[in-house]
Amino acid sequence: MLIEQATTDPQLLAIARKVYANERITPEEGIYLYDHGELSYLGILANHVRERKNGNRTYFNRNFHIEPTNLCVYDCKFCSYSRLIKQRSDVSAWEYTMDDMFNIVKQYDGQPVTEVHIVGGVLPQYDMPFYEAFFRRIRAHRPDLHIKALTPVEYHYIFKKAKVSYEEGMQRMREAGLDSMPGGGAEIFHPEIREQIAADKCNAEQWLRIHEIWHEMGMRSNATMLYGHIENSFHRIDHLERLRQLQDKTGGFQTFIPLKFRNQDNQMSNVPESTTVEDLRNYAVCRIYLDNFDHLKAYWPMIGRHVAQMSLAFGVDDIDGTIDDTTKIYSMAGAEEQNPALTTEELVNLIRRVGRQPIERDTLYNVVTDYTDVVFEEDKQWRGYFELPVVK
Ligand code: V47
Ligand code: SF4
Repeated sequence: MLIEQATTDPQLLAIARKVYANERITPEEGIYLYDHGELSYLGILANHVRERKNGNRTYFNRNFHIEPTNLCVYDCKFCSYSRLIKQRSDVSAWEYTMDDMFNIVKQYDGQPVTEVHIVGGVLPQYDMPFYEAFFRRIRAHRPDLHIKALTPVEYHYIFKKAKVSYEEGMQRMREAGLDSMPGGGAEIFHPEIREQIAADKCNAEQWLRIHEIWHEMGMRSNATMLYGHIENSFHRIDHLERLRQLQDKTGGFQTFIPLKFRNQDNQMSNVPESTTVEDLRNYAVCRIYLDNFDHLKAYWPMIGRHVAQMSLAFGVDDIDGTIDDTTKIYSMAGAEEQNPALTTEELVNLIRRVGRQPIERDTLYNVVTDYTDVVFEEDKQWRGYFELPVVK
């Protein structure tokens, strides 16, 4: 079908022509897409961008998480995971020692994981010397394991406490073994919303500045947006625009991860969650708007594996990793996946069953294994669709 036949709205058609001509859309056009773009129309455009950038390839990795603590000096209203320090004696609170955390790393000895993702609450004892020593310990034990750790929320706090500049702090983290930064802590940048949901942690400018410094050092990071609560399309586009501008400057972001607000057991439980239709529309607009980001990730523990499959038709080309039930952030917020863990075979099958090519990547998107022509025994019944050889 010609795109001209898919809408009678001249503004949507003008945006589609730009997308097909590989031209950037404006913030006003982004807002228009959010407010007027119907799901299937957005899907056509976003899939076009996805296939232009990544073809049919769909990435995942083999990773595990370490969450040092769920106690936190901050009090983000959407957070179901953290306990304030005054709740230290709560049975659901934990504070790992460095040995506890190192033992988690050692559990993966001999296993083909490529990445450890470290993020959790902010507490005074997890300071700069603590993380420098921990990264060095991981690096010495397992030099090949990519350390993707902490966000500007933690870095802003620990650098301030250590009385070092962002520049010196990030340099020291690099020297200790940090390989990349995950995308958390971004929430919604616009102060109108940020001050209501995450007033006391680093602000938008500080978040963006720490990523900029890291990129200037030649390093890579991710970015997120926590959507589907009290923000509107203007705030979402403001968020995406700030990221697009920084990416124009540095090119250091690898992937963008929209994070759906989950409302269980937090101070915003009265705010209803977004619908699946809105989740898919959001992936699509993000894919269309962020023309200078190579990848768009659906984080399956948060969205659930079935919506993650659907998202692959709405601009997404990455579904994160095996995770091995090592994160609590989303299960505590009410996500479908209460014990998130998928084997490599399950991830491969999940991707292939919606007609995409499964590729295991490392954190920097180097191909580890291309599973395009590999069908596992348990997925034999799907052979008819893809006519692929069976691997025993
Ligand atoms: O910053 C916390 C979010 C983030 C809730 O870089 C919530 O590869 C929804 O950033 N509902 C941390 N979201 C997780 C994160 C992340 C996850 C996966 C991959 C990567 C990556 C990064 O989790 C926080 C916050 O935005 N969050 N509580 C909640 N109730
Ligand atoms: Fe702390 Fe992060 Fe939760 Fe905010 S989102 S309260 S910074 S753990």
